[in-house]
Amino acid sequence: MKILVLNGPNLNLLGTREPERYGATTLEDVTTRLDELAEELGVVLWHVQSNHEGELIDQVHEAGRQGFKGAVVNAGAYTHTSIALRDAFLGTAIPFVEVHVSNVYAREPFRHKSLLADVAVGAVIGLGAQGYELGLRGLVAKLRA
Ligand code: CA2
Repeated sequence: MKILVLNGPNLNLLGTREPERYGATTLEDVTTRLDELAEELGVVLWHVQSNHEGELIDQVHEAGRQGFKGAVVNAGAYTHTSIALRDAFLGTAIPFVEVHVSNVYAREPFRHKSLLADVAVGAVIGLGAQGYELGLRGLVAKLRA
């Protein structure tokens, strides 16, 4: 079973700046941990990070064409703005879990709205970088249920 791990704008900076908000775990660390967990779960991951909305959408389409069964998605700030990314998930019908490292509901009001939340199968919010692993576990369990 192939699962897309999609990270949006600025998440390449994870672990390098603002550790008080986003922790000290880098995106490379997240990738390594997820790959270890994927092996345990018997799934295969494809990791994508882009700072460009259209690129993220193209990669969702590609995952759809290649028969990916699900996605773990931290769309960064596009979570709050991108109807186009929402439409890409609806258009490909790829089930996904929404992940946020920080608790967006304890931050500015403009982060309280997610354009992905109501079409996600679930969400892991505010639990730091481990949220990606929790999200992957939950997604795979749902897909196998
Ligand atoms: O909490 C999350 O995971 C967010 O998706 C992170 C986004 C933010 O726009 C969302 O509202 C919530 C920002 C990603 C920026 O990541 C950085 C990491 C380290 C240093 C600077 C930025």
